[in-house]
Amino acid sequence: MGFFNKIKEGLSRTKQNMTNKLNSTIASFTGENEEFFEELEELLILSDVGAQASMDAVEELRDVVKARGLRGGDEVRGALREILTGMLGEPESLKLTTKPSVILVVGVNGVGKTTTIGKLAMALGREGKRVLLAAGDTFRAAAAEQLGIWAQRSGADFVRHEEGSDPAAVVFDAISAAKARGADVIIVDTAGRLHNKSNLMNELNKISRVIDRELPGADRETLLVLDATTGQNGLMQAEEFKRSAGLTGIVLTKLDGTAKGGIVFAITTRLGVPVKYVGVGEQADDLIPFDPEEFAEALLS
Ligand SMILES: Nc1nc2c(ncn2[C@@H]2O[C@H](COP(=O)(O)OP(=O)(O)OP(=O)(O)O)[C@@H](O)[C@H]2O)c(=O)[nH]1
Ligand SMILES: [Mg+2]
Repeated sequence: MGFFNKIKEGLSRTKQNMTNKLNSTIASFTGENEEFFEELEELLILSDVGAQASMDAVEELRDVVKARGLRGGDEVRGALREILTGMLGEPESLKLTTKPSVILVVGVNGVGKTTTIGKLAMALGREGKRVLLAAGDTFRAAAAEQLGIWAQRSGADFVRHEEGSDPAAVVFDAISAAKARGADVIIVDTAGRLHNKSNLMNELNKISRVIDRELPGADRETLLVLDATTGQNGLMQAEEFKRSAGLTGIVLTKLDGTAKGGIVFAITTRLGVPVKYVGVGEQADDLIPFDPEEFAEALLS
């Protein structure tokens, strides 16, 4: 199933809440009219697009409607789709050219880090890459077991230590193992919750320093996993992780369970970090490379 259908299916709830209202508003367009634009802006804000991004989008739409003399709902829908696509930028894939390269997966607890890693391992494995999973979440009981199951399913190598041990040491061993076995990609799981937040950020920094030291020049993706159902909360988490861990991309999970697909726009415009994947379910193939154009189209069709 292509991105478009998968997203449409996954976003069916979002669609009902966001697109149905949006589309009926858009369909009601009969010519320039301030009430129409205000209602549209409100709907975008309610969909978590974010106040600034919604204002900007509607302002641009106003100009386009005027300049091109757009009349019916279909014309306006097309114009809005172009504007929303433009806000999301170009699709960006993972850069994993060195052998090995590293994907460090971060995010608060329960957002879907371990599941996303499992899905990524399956996808990379299908591309013929040799993957090694590193159980850097040593804090939560059963975290390593959960990752181990994904390693088995995907045929990935797996490195873990005892519960409570130092995650940076796990990563050190994972890198040695990856070099010895000729792995292409190391994916590092991390804890979502520690005793406090600064512990978490310190731990991520320590892991990061080990990677810098042991794999200088290696391609590294630092992916923040965000739960789309948390809406604007996710944005605050993202700002924090961006500051302390540096991010190369976002994976937005649980889009299948939210009415708030608009958060994609808030993340991209406010953070300037590209959404690289979206999660639309719990199964192995429910992770989809993010395509801005098709996403905007799925929302407004
Ligand atoms: N519906 C849906 N559920 C998801 C998705 N991604 C993950 N989940 C579910 O979310 C729950 C938490 O996922 P985990 O992968 O364990 O999350 P985590 O971030 O590793 O959590 P911690 O290890 O506790 O920090 C699980 O029940 C997953 O099946 C998604 O895209 N859609
Ligand atoms: Mg986990």
